[in-house]
Amino acid sequence: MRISFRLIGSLVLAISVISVLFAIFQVNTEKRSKRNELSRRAEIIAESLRESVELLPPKGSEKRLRQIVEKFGSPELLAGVVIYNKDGKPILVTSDLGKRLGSKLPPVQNGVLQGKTVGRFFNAGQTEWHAYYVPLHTGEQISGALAVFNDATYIEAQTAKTWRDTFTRVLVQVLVIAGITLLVIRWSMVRPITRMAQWMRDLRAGKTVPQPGLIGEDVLRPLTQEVTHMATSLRRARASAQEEARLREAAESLWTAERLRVFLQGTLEGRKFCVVSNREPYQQFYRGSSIETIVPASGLVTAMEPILVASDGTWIAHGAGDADRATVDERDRLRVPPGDPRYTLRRVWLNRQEEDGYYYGFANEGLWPLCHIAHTRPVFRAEDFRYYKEVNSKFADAVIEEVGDVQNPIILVQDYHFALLPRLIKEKRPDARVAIFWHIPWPNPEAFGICPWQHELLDGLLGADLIGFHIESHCRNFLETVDRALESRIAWERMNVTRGSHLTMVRPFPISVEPQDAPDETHERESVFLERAELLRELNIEADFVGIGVDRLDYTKGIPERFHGVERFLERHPNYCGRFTFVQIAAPTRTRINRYQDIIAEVESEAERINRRFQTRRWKPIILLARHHSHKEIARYYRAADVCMVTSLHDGMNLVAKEFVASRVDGGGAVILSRFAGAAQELLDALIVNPYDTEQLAEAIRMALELTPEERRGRMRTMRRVVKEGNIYRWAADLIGAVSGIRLDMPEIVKSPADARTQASGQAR
Ligand code: ADQ
Repeated sequence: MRISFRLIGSLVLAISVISVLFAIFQVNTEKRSKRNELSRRAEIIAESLRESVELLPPKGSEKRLRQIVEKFGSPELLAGVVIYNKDGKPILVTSDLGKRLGSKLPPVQNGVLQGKTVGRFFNAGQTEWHAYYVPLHTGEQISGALAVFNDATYIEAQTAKTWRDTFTRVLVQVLVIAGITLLVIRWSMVRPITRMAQWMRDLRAGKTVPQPGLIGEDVLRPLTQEVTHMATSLRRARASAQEEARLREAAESLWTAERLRVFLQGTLEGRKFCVVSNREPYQQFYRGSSIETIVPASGLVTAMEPILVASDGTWIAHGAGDADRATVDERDRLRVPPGDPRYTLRRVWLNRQEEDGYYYGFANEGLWPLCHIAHTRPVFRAEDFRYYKEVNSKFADAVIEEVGDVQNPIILVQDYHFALLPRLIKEKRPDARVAIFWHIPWPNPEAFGICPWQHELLDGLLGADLIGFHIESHCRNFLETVDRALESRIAWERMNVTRGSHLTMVRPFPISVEPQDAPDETHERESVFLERAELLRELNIEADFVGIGVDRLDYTKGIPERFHGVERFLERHPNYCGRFTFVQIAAPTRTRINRYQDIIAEVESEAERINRRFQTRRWKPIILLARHHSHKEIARYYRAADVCMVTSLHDGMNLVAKEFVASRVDGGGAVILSRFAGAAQELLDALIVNPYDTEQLAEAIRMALELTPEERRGRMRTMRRVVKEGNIYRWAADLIGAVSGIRLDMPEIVKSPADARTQASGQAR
């Protein structure tokens, strides 16, 4: 309460002082103007009296003089008139002036008998008076003086009234402001803080309670954000401690964020760590006059951030946001995450031609279709490859600059945008441990061999100490490609390549997602039911069963094939018409490339065609939501769906399948999964399909919807265990364990990533 009193006290004091100062000013101004007005009136009366008096003959006119004087002496404020002779003696005084003055008549003022007019205020008894003197003339001679006396008490009375009004106003203002302040403090501060304190008490007691909606309170926003972060960290730390305890109890070895952190401390041993990727973890865009930061939806940030934080490392990426330049320092750097800066983001700028040639051209019109066997012909332009080389060396310069003088740095390069980078880095910094992770498939040697620059690409990649793919078959395809195309020695069982004197390990590291747990399954099942009803209402349809697909709108994802599967399913099982709806979330991507415009048009027209065939007033077989969705939005669909369809024609891993499994804390839902996605190697309890086989797809949908509850839960349980154990933290630990364990003097010493991890984590635990 003390703060309320302080606040109200200060407001009252400030208002009172300001009001009093204004009142003093107002009173003085009014008083001055009233006095001037009175003087002016006295002057007018005195002047007109003088004229009348001076016209009378000097002798024998006393009676007339008295009449004139008495006539003027009557107005309300005019108290009386006095006529003095030339010696200054009063010779004529209006009748009751003496009584009203209550004292002797004041003498005529100095100078008046010398021809001056004088006006003055004076006090007599309790009353303030004003007297105005003018000289009287007879011809040229001064024959006496005339004085007009006015009662000036009304001026003081008005001043007193102004003060009284001021005090009343101040009092009312003070009461109103004190009341409003108390209410505002109660509503905007006391209540939210009490609620937040209760929330924190509940959290401390280990209860799972939703965060109270306090974010709207402007003043408290920084505090609520900090407290929310703290609460989240507390919850995570508690969950992780419980998990650790549980694991110790069960002698399991599950990777958590905390375990990764501890592992990294031991493994990195203070070494500098850099990640290079095309996409940056934080992009900034102008939204009106402010700048908005966006975290692109990707598991990579989740996996890489703990490593960068543990090493205070640097993430080097293409600055593609329109406000990116406005937020970096003079060395193109920025500390991130915003609000909790723990590592450095170094932005590399590309001009339009570079972006077109390197990113849209060679990487996405050349390498992407080359590595995905999805029957889209790769386009190879020499001009694009030239930009690809230029941009790779631009990034190499940035890496060398960021690493500086630090010895034995670890550089992790991401993806097919940077095939030439490992060699470029190693040439300048042989002491660096360089790994590249290839997120997309590697095709067989015949398919890869059509690339006119396959030798340069392979040679660039073999500059790395470690090359990672998602699955073993991609590693084998890579080794076979090297075997066919380049002079090198390959140790097939150990999956190593030696080119010249440099050894490169090739290993599978299946990428994954964050695991999710729910403490209370019954509660979850109820909320899933409600969530689905809410979603269907928002989509304005009625359906008993919901299917979900989440993809970038890419021709490798098999979206039209999936729609054909839905169409065939409804043809074969018409009893599902009006009951099964498939929701496709599809984010347009790389839209500057013609093939991507074609796939958007194809997906839209197929959805429309199939809908026209089957839809009713309250139901549609396909709902296409062709825009980017936040992770939170996507998670709602995952939780509400009966089946998730992943029908990629070819996919390195496919995180959507794993995200769906991870999000099903209720144990429900089924997965239809293409056998051409890397995830099919791990999620063996999904319904594995060939996306080109429409009949099989239709049958898989039926099976997914008609699984017995036990079977569905049994399959989901197994898949959840796989995702939980092989989670994103384990992926990061395996990769970093392998690259940091490389001995440059005798690299063969590290046999496998798991060995490396065990060696390194031995120190960490
Ligand atoms: P992608 O080809 O992008 O990744 P995927 O693995 O499925 O494919 O990851 C897509 C990610 O984007 C998921 O996290 C998903 O939730 C999100 N996403 C998809 N559609 C979205 C939408 N409409 N709105 C918002 N987010 C959306 C490449 C390779 C994959 C490999 C990953 C990771 O092609 O084979 O699994 O890298 O290595």
